[in-house]
Amino acid sequence: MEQITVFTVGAACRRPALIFKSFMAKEFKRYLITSALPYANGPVHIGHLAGVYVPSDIYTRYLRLRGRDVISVCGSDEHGVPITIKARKEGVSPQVIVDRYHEIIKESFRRLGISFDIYSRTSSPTHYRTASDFFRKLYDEGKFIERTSMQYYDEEAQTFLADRYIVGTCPRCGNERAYGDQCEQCGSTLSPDELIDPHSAVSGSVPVKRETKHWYLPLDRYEPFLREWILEGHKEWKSNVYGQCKSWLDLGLQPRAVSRDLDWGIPVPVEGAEGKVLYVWFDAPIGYISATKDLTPDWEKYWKSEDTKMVHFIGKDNIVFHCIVFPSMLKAHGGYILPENVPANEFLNLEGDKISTSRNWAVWLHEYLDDFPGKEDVLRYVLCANAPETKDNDFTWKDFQARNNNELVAVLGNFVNRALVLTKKYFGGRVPACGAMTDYDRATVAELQGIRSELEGNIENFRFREALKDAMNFARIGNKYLADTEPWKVVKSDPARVETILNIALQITANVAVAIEPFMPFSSEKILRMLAIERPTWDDLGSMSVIAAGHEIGEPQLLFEKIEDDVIERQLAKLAAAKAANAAAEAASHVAEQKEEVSFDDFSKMDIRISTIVAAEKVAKTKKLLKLTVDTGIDRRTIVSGIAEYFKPEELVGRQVPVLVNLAPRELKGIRSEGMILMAEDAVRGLVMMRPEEKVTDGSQVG
Ligand code: B3M
Ligand code: ZN
Repeated sequence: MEQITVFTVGAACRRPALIFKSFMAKEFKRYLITSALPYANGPVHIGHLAGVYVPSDIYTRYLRLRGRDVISVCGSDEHGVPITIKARKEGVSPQVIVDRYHEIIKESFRRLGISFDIYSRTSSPTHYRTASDFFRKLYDEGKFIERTSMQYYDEEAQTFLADRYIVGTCPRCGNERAYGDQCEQCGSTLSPDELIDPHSAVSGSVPVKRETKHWYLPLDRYEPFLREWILEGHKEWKSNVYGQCKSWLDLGLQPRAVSRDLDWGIPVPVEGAEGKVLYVWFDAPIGYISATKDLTPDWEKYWKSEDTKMVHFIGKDNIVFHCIVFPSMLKAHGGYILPENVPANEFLNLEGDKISTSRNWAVWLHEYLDDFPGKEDVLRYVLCANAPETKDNDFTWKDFQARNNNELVAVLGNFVNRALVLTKKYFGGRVPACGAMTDYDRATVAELQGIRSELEGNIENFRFREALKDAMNFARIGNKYLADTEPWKVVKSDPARVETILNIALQITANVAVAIEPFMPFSSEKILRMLAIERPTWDDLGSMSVIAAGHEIGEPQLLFEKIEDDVIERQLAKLAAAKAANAAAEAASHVAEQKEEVSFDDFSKMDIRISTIVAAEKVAKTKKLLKLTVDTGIDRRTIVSGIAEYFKPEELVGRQVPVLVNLAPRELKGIRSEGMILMAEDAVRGLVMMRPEEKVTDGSQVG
């Protein structure tokens, strides 16, 4: 627990009691860990895992290992516009979508060993009741403001356009696909009114404004409380979280609508609110409370006692909701505790590009689990070792392979394997006794014992990357110990010494199983099975008497396998295919609209002839122009064409192309151009040459 002794007793006595109190780390009796509820509109990918679920699971497992009273709650966020948009796209009801993804997400978390005590859903009856009652209490107590305003309305689809139902250009970064609530390119939080050229995501039409009534939580009233609570009281929060809160507070808070004109969600539980539902960000965090209720009848002790430490694990785009909006809701309601910490991570990119569900630029958890059976811990390891704790980070398949092969196989797996195999070989699998320790043995043990408190401090302060290094150091030190003591050589001259060496190596192996459990639970379990021992406690870390001499160990197996290049290449090919599909979709979305109708007469005025390019050269002092000589079958003539960025002169000579030969001549850079080469203009690839499939006589007419 966070026992930072800041003052000695003597020093404390000389200071005013108040100051002393503020420096004292509070001791908590229990922990409530929440992880952001994933939207049930798609599967979970590595970005979600690295940002939220792997860290929250490490923290929870650690607390459990330490014997703390801890519960970890999560569930699917089944409301909100992303879900209804997906449903519309597929032509099914939102219920079909959330049922599908709730199962996929829940099952994939389970398979990865994410050990929630409950994985609930915001469509549960408990949640409907809890969220409605919450709203109703605030409503009855006059904690909301009622406001009528003009909001975007899609006349074609006959619906108000909340949040993601409206798209347009981001006023901050120019992204043409920004949503009414957020721009995913620059991360800005937006309101529909800020969008440039707004249009409906439902029908594509330009919306009109219509009057509508909503309930607002006046966040401005909670500003003094938030300032005191966060800016004064939680300076220890991660700097990205604290910084975002500070800038929100410094900008000044505005009332925020907590209802929406939608037909999917929890109905606003007051009269005169037909067709209105709770805003998804109002109901979703209450989902943490409902999930706890569904988990245990004792839920109030987790939510209403100051002895509980509540920690919200979230991604950085959720900071404002968890640090400002939800705490204001809890404060307005009264009776609930507030989070002690909100350790939000930055984003994980994939192969240098932003992860994107819509562009299928992601590694999907359920696919990973199918492609890499038995390698759950490898993903957990890589995502933690590379976690975007302080800045955005990149996941690459090469790094995944390297970390598996050079760290998990070569260090962790190798050490455990050697300790077990040598014990089998020299002692028939019986743990030898520990004789007299050398200075080197003692130094090794001391080193291990020193890591333990560092590991604890790092986990408790949400520095999981560092903590993982500490845990791996148990194996690293063990590996070095065997390499330095060389039992395979000593065995001939001094078998008694080998007993001690392997006893120590096996004790370290048991230590490794404990230290890595929060990070790699499957491998920890496997080590314990091979050692044939019960799980030691966290307090056994650093101890050299975890396994008794004479105990018989089980069969050694490899903990990790090398990952070969072809496996990685297959994953890269999958990504390349996604990229190609995106490019094709992108091109299709840029297809120009059909031009105005022309008469047959108009068309037949065009004289298009297949011609051969007989010479080509760059036009001096220009970037784009080429001077071409073409044989049109009628004559040889010069055409100046703006294609120099796409073609080299030498690759053009000899090619047959369609040429509009009766285009009025014009002068370009002092050269008379008589005609136009016809080409395809691809939105993504640029200009592409067209040629007859077979060689034809120059001068053949096209029409
Ligand atoms: N459903 C997660 C997201 O923004 C959002 C979290 C809710 S936590 C209460 O993807
Ligand atoms: Zn933007």
